[in-house]
Amino acid sequence: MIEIRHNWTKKEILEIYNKPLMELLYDAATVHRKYHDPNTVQVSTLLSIKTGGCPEDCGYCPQAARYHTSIKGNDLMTVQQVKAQALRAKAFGSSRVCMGAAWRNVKNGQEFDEVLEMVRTINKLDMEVCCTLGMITENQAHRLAEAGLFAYNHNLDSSEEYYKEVISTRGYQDRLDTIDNVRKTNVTVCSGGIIGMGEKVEDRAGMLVALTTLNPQPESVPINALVAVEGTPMENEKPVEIWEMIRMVATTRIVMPETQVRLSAGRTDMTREGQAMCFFAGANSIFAGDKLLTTPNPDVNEDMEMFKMLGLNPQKPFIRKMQPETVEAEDSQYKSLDEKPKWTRPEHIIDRNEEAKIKAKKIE
Ligand code: SAM
Ligand code: DTB
Ligand code: SF4
Repeated sequence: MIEIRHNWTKKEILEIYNKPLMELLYDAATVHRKYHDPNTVQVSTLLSIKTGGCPEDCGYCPQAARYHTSIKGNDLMTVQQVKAQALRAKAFGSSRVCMGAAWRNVKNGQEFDEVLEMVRTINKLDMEVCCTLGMITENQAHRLAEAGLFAYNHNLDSSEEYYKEVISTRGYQDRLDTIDNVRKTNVTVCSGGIIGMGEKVEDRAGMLVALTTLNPQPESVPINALVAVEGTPMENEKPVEIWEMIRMVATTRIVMPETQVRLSAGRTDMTREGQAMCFFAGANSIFAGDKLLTTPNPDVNEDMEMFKMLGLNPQKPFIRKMQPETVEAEDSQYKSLDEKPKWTRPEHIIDRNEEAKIKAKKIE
């Protein structure tokens, strides 16, 4: 087995990323086979349990209230609606449900209590449960863990330097602190980022340095290609080339051998051949279902056809880690605290975010 390193330098990572493609693919596939079954791909289903109206200014996100996009916002889904969607996902071979909320951070109260009930309900269906709810405190992480949460998704999105060009309503350290809070529990960490936001290759390497430094490294790393949504500050970014996605996946695989690398947003623009190369390069997880959170994703039947053609099998749940136990609300050891978390608001000016906000005001 290859040693898991937490001291990769940006220079070393860039050298890997820029290798001749055939060598990069061979190296990545070699690492992949040592740690994973190359014919198994984990399938997750996304559920946007609370859509739109988010107070943050993330330059890529169609759910930020300040931009004018065509997405339809929704209040929090009910536990019954979530259960029905989870059962549908289970029927087509999905082993994980990832519930996303357009929140800056979790606030204690009735809505969070409902989310905890959703976690309990899905864990009882013997599916892995993931949540992505924004920033969370240590106490909130413990409450999610007790409910039976398997994974928490919180992306670093880019390098620390480029993050300042993307978001002004929170800082990189806030993201790292949330990941730290998740690590104080048994919940696994899912953290990755987006390519194609106008960042340099150095920023992609910088993000990988930050992820590899985490000890333990995240159990799951989503690599998203930007979905450039009209009305967002990034609406005019040019699409990511498949070669960039393949290089990013392969490099991630080499520097994080044990991690599940998720080929995330952007698959609707990829051919099957392109996706097959990503799987060869070490991607072993996807989001399935005809919608990501608000944007389209390939049709499930098409994905299952692709799996058949490539001889890939969906991974069963709880293969890499045991199923957590669910503690019922009345037996909980963690009280809902009256907390005042110190999440930051740097509020520096990001020109394209400001322009998109002004444009949105003119339209509305
Ligand atoms: N509000 C929470 C947060 O920001 O952590 C959770 C939901 S947020 C939509 C989850 C992740 O989706 C973001 O961190 C980002 O990496 C990804 N994402 C959002 N919009 C995207 C887009 N247009 N293209 C690609 N990835 C996107
Ligand atoms: C992640 O890294 N990608 C997913 C999931 N984690 C939450 C979200 C992708 C969202 C793409 C844009 C949208 O559909 O709104
Ligand atoms: Fe809100 Fe998350 Fe979108 Fe940022 S990425 S605007 S925090 S939903």
